[in-house]
Amino acid sequence: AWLQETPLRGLACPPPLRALVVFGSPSEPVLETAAAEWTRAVQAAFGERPVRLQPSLDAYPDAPFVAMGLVPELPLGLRELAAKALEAAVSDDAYAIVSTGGNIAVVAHTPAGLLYGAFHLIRRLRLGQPLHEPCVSSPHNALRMLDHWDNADGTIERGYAGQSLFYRGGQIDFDERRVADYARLLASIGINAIAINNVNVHPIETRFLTEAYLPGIARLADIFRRYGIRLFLSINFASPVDLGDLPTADPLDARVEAWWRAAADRIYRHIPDFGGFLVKADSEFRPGPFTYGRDHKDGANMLARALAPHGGLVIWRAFVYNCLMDWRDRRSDRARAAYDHFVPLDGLFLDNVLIQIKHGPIDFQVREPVSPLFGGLRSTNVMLELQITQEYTGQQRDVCYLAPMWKQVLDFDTHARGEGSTVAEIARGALFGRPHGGMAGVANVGDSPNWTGHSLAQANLYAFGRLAWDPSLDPAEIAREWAQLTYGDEADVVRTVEAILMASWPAYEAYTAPLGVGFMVNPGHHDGPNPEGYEYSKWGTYHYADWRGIGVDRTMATGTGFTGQYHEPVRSLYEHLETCPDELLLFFHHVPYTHALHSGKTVIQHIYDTHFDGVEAVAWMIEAWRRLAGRIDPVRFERVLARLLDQYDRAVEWRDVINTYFYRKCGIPDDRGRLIYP
Ligand code: GCW
Repeated sequence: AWLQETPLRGLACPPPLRALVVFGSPSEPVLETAAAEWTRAVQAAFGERPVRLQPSLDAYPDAPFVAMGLVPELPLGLRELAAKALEAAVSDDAYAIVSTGGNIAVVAHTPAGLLYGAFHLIRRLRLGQPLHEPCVSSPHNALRMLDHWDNADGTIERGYAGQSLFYRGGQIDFDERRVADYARLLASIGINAIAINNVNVHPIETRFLTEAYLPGIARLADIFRRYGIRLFLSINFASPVDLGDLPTADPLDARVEAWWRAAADRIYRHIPDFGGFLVKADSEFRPGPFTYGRDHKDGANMLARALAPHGGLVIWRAFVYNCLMDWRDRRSDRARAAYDHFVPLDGLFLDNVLIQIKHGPIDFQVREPVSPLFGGLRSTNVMLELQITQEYTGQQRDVCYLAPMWKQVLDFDTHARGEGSTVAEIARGALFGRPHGGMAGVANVGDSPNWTGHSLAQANLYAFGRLAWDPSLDPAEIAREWAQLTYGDEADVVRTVEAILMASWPAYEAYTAPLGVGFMVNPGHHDGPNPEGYEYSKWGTYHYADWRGIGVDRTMATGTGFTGQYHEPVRSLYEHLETCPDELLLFFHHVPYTHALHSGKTVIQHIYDTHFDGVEAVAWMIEAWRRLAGRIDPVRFERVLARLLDQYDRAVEWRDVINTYFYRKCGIPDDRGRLIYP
């Protein structure tokens, strides 16, 4: 992936890189990891292993060196320099690079900070950037988390890259080296938390809380711990019942509370730095407090009390909606659900509870507005949930680089406390002064040799970590950085890979469901075009296309009132046809096919044009990639080419199904006379 270990040809090892001195307790595993990663990277780059010098508090070594050290352990002069550099950095995970004489020092307050600093230096080395340049970096989000939807049987829900890295046949069963490499990849992009099992918790994973499974889980935690990553488990709210211990899982029943306390105590005996529970409750048939007439606050707080003595967190998902809706009822609206459930509970959750909110109000579509729960909840810890795995964005057969979408989400101004109330500031907890916050991404990896099935899908994992650390980064720059780290620094290769990545989300949006209307996919697996796949189902994802028009009226004036969940001026922006952005038009409004967009085109002509353009964009990507033949190793070159060719066929299928569907609905021909099947 992006931690390539090819030699850096034509470069001599710069003198300071020949020696390493570490200031800190040698028994600190994360600090040793930092030193080991740096040593490994230098050796890979130059074939020379840095000499490890003994630290001394009063004398610098004679030869130039790279130092890594915890601030209090540093020799006096360097200590002052380090403390000053880190002055403004609030996070424990922050690091600074300072240079003294010809030496380079990575300094931090914690071993984890040093690890991130070491990876920063490695990145500079591979990117050919100046190693000495002073810098300080502090993560924007305290929690930078991956949610694995892995099942104990080895399958991965919505996984497109093989089987689980952690489980086989109902057992915790993993390749230690592979998992350690995975931990390296994650630490290198700043990830510090991982939930290792699916939020849909089945009977076997329910037993993860028992002595039968905890030793194996602890072995996984041991690996991740060395890389500064805390382990979380998804839990089944009905565990006390399903494990046969109690007749009830009522969160207000004292026996249930005691049961969870005992479970937490047991987990912490095995995993002293256990992160906590991730919970999907009362959602898509998962059990939860509703069964007992209780609400989310009752359920989450009960678990939070069990974890609090150990410093654990409850991450409670806001993905709650009625999945038994009636398509006939145009007043009910799935988009409203999360807000309607959680805003009345604002301020009632304990301090170690976070509500994890999907970025959009429906479900990870290629285009959705931002969930109004961001800015709706003011006295509750929240966390942003993104989907790295490409369930609705091409399933890692199509290239779809998601960082530009995520960036729009992070930058979105909710106006919850006036201008500048961005999702990035809310998710980190800063806007409302919350004690906890962060970002979670649903993982896109499996045991496939290249981790993500599609090699280019690695860029999404990379970008997720980089944006969770620093949402101000530019997605194009992240793409460039990833391309160079992954494929080497030939300018043309880097430029082309960047261009393909940056063209990919717009292309995917262009040839799939138009103008924010969403879905139109095959039921179940959610891949490929099926315009009415969900139209008459219970899942609440309708587009209401008829012969005159299409879209969901979510206005306050005549529709479901969803727009009312936003703060002004966002509310009015979406409420009115004149101001609603084109790309979200059909999410908020039902309009005739002849409605003129801000772009000047009619809705129907926009649909035709974008679907032809989307296919053209894929054709361009194939040509661009082909020009890289011989300049990328043949294995990765051919694999990506095969995926792009497959993507072309898939894009054609989408184009023809969608265009024909709308042509048949409205009978309006393409004004450019292209072939649309009658
Ligand atoms: O997008 C839907 C997926 C489900 C998933 C659910 C969720 C884990 O289709 O597979 O279940 O969201 O986020 O809980």
